[in-house]
Amino acid sequence: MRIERIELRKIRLPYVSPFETSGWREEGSFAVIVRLDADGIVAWGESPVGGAPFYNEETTNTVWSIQQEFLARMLLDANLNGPEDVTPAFAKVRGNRMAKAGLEFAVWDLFGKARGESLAKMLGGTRDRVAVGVSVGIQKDIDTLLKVVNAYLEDGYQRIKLKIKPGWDIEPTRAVRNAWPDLKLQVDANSIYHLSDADHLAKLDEFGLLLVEQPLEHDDIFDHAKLKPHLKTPLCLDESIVSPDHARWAIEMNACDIINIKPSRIGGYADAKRIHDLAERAGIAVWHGGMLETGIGRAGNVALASLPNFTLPGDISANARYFHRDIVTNPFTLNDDSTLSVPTAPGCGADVDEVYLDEVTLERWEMSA
Ligand code: OSB
Ligand code: MG
Repeated sequence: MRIERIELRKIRLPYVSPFETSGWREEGSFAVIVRLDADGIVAWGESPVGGAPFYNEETTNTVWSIQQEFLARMLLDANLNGPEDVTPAFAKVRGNRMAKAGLEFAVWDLFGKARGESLAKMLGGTRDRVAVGVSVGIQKDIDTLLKVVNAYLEDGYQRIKLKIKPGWDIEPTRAVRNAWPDLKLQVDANSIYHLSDADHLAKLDEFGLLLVEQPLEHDDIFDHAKLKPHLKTPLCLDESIVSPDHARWAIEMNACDIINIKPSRIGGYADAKRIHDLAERAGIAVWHGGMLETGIGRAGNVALASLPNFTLPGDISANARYFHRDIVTNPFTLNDDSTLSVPTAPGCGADVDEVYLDEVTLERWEMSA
């Protein structure tokens, strides 16, 4: 299949409430949305990148520039027999994985629509519902945190992740654990600690957490391997696992118990599935992370999370947890068992609200074959 036209949009979609981590605070989505046209089919993708390079190296503007200057032409020139051909077509471009992922995702949507197959089916998904939870940002005090967590539990979410940082780690986690002794609970440090904090991090062991996510540097595997024997809490890597090779290194070095998979961080669905498969063979659990995606990226996340080795609840909440109004007309709603239903329509299954998308578009660019 030949792609005839690529359209990119910078959007600004405000969150229901600001999201704060150990390293940044964002008030809304700064994603780049991709539209492809081919053979009368319209397909969509999303690079759910941050406005600033505080999660990884990429930003809205680096995605925007790398896609326009390099990736768009490579994609238009590629002769695609399937979505798996996109990753090799981009191989010369180093890094810039979120830029690649938005385009690769749109090609999965395109082939799914052309073949009449859902993304979940194409990827090898085996369930029709995926277990999900909520990632709760840093709050101004513990009282507020307990109210925020309580509201999500009342919405029906059965797993909570707390963002932590020095000065906001042991006590907030203790307060939530004391309030809900049986809650599935985990924490995420977004790379704010150092190996010298090992004893401090071990204080989390008493709370019976599902996991602690990415305590050390964003590009580290080696020190995580040294940290792991100090912790009883299962150690999970997010930022550090940017490719199947990184996943293999982490597993061979015994640097983690669990891997967080985000297709955008990894450069697309093909390599995300490779990580899922190699972790499964190694007996390492994976779970699906999130980048506060719009309804487009979210549909893809739900499809990927339907693969069998996603054995822990994902950071894939219903659209309403993020946006008052999303850019799709078919948002996910939470089922009463804290799951989202996997789309069955051809492609990713997101029905894009083009009227509202136009309203939230800041800039638009296109290239034709
Ligand atoms: O580290 O998992 C993370 C959001 C943006 C960037 C990084 C992370 C997150 C989240 C939110 O934790 C997960 C979600 O999409 O709900
Ligand atoms: Mg994380």
